[in-house]
Amino acid sequence: MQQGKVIKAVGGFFTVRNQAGSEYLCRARGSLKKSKQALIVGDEVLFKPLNEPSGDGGGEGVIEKVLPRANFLPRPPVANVDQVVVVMSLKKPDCDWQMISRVAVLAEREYLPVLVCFNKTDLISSAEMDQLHDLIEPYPYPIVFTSALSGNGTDDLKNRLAGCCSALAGPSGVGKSTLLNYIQPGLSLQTGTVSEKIGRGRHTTRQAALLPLDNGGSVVDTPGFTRLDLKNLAPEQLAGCFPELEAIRSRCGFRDCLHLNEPNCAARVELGQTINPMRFEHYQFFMQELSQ
Ligand SMILES: Nc1nc2c(ncn2[C@@H]2O[C@H](COP(=O)(O)OP(=O)(O)OP(=O)(O)O)[C@@H](O)[C@H]2O)c(=O)[nH]1
Ligand SMILES: [Mg+2]
Ligand SMILES: [Zn+2]
Repeated sequence: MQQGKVIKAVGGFFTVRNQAGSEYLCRARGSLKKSKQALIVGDEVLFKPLNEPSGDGGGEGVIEKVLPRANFLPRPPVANVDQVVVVMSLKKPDCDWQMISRVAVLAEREYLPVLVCFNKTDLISSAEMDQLHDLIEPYPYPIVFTSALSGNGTDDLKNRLAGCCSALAGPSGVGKSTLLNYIQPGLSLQTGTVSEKIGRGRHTTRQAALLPLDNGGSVVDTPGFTRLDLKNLAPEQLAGCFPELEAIRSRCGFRDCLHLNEPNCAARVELGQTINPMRFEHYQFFMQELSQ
């Protein structure tokens, strides 16, 4: 038996890379198929090789066991990553601020660090960039600005992907695959155009895939999504998934303050100071969504 990592999962076949870097196309053992937990990219597995990889192609094998996950994101489905990179374009498609916060909540729930990457900086004017800076002051997550067209900021992004495993997440068409092609020549990921009429991507990337980077990092390119439910989160867990609210919790009048309309709530005082008003709106919106 060998240990490896699922780097691709398509139609009941799993590509598993072992510790030596060889790849095996595997099926899952019957009992694993029946279990409720589907195998996903990033899973660490024990597998039995059937054929060794040769000059003609990769090996084959059977996955016998899935090892416990350190963490798990439901959407995009990926396991055992070290950080989540939310990729958002500033235009074409327009930046969806609430979606950034949604992805961040799911990452926070798994105690995963979040990095926000604003892509397509080449499409906005310097005046728009100034407005943007006002909007993200303050912001609870580190931010990188990139253009996969000009290459601006891509070194910064690549440096932040070094030495760890990152999951890219974001809507279709924001440039996730194009960015990866830029920072790691040779990946040759398929990219798609953005519809002029509806301003959305065309769901070009169909399956998540874990890709090695030459700086010791790895990254999971994922299919874009349009909706993201915060299912399975209790309303009282939400504030814990907003670091700026978590930071003020001890200063609120009530220990279990939900920062809604409670008296002596520190969030009111911090609004516009350490708490970004737009982020606080997202919090209130999600709170309503979870209370329905
Ligand atoms: N102007 C500009 N266009 C970009 C940039 N990055 C990507 N694009 C374009 O945006 C379109 C969508 O890029 P993709 O890389 O396919 O987007 P994606 O996020 O991988 O989309 P899905 O795979 O559908 O989730 C392509 O036409 C790219 O050429 C950028 O920085 N600037
Ligand atoms: Mg893509
Ligand atoms: Zn409060």
